[in-house]
Amino acid sequence: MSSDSFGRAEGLSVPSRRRFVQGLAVGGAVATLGLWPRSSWAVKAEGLPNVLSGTEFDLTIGETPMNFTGATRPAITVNGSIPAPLLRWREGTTVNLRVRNALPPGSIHGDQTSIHWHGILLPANMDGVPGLSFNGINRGETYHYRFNVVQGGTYWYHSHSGFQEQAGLYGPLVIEPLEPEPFAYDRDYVVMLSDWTDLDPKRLFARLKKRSDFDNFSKQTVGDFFDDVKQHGLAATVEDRKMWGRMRMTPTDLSDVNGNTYTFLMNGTTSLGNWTGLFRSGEKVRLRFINGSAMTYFDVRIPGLKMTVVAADGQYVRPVTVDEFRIATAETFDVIVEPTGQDAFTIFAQDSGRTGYISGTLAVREGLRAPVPDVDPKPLLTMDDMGHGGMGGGGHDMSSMSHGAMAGGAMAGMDHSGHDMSSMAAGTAAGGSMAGMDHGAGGMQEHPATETGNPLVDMQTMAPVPRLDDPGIGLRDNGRRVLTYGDLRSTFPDPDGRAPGRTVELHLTGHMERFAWSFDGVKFADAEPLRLKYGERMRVVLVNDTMMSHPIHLHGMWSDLEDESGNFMVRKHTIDMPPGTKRAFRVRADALGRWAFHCHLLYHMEAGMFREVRVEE
Ligand SMILES: [Cu+2]
Repeated sequence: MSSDSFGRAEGLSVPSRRRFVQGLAVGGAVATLGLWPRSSWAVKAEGLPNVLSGTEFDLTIGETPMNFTGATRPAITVNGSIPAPLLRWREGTTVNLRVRNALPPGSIHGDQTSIHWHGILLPANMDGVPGLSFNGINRGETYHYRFNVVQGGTYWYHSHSGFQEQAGLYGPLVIEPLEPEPFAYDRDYVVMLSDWTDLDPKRLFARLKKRSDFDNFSKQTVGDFFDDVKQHGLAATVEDRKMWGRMRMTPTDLSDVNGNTYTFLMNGTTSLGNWTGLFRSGEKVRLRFINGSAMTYFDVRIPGLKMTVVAADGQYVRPVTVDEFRIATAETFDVIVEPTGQDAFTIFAQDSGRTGYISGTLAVREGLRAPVPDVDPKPLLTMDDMGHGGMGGGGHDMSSMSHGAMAGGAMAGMDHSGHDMSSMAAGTAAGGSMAGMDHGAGGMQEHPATETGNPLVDMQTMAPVPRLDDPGIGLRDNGRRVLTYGDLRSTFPDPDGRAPGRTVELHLTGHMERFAWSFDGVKFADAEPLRLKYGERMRVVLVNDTMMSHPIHLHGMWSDLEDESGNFMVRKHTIDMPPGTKRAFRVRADALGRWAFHCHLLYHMEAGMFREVRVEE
């Protein structure tokens, strides 16, 4: 990040780059399909070309030329397609999945591969994480996955090797439950969202390491500066700009990689390709949304239709009807819609940074389209978004960030280069927020000692809160009813029932400029495993000390999210952690072995926001 957040006239090349990445091609395999085994039993139309069902599966991982942007690039595929085939399993069966590595010698995607079954309960050696579950699948080898299917719902699967997930190795997974579902529908479609880049993902990662703000060129301009001066005065504006500079960010940084690099896909096609799900007026249509992207949060809506959310991360929730929802990377939401009165509706998914979108259509016949909305205005991050607001007995709302006082106060806790508390308190700027903390209610968030003076940690949150009822940055007060985590309630009580026997707190940490990401300031390579006792019920508290959102995923066991008072709320496999939040979930350590626990943003995981969880007798 630049230490100077204004006066930079970047972005002159944006329009051409933008057009390029939004997708010039419909997308899909350049080579022919059709060599692969198809479904063994009849299924309803899912709107995907490759559907495999039953208990026996042969999956071949290879390289396939793909064209989404006008350029042909070597993607990594399963049975020749992106996404990988939709797998349909049945709860109560045993599945056999023979996964063969047919990557050509010299592939840019490496020599080894793997498949991880995301959100699926299974033995540790079937989980597909090289180095923890098994040794990976080498070129020419086949790994036989075999396990009992003990759950139903919407999930997905993806590679856990290097950057293969970014390059195309992800696919939807639908498990028919044993018990009848608590809702009815006439049609059933998977809507898998993802992000594609023509870049070799290894090079994209190298670019992030070298210049983490590459995709964030919409920095505030000199013009914005003078507007701010007019509105807030010179001193306040300069202070505000200095503050952002010291945090090595600009108020518009919401994602590390975005639509300036990515072409977004729906079921493996670009907006030009217009993935279409057919309906007849009055029918109930189930849409299984899966965020299979590497780095993208999507905000999803279908203008003209209400969506009733009936499942989250594969597990039933009490139905809640909304206009829009944010889906973090790796999450799934099942919704039911009842299209009527129009021949076509647009399924619209814009990225949370407002740099692009992917759209598809629900229509009464192929070839129809409805209007596609504009991408919403780019939201600005505020101090409040980072858990620095609301401390001094209120009054530190969004607007307060434009004032020098708040800016100075909040900075103290973040900057390790000499702006410590004492120097802060001396300044007139200290104002409300410091006073509120020192003498105030509840005290300040404590931080692990490993964060102190750590060059991998560039900030800490001072007053994090669960924020379960917050729709999220860019979705507040937009005139639409937006789903929040607070809306999600499992249809069942806490399946374990025991109070947690102990609590482990972990902080999500990072350094923006270095593109360093970790837990508690310790990268995976240097970290000890987190040890759980077999059978115990424990609580994990997460504190986000960064200015990015992180979708945190524990393998092999459920993450049972708690509400503000510590009550069981909803069962998930991926817990979204917006900036400045502190959220808690319960884990039942009922799966022996070594499991991955990590941020599901691919490049954050690779940079070190990853821990081994070891469940031992
Ligand atoms: Cu992350």
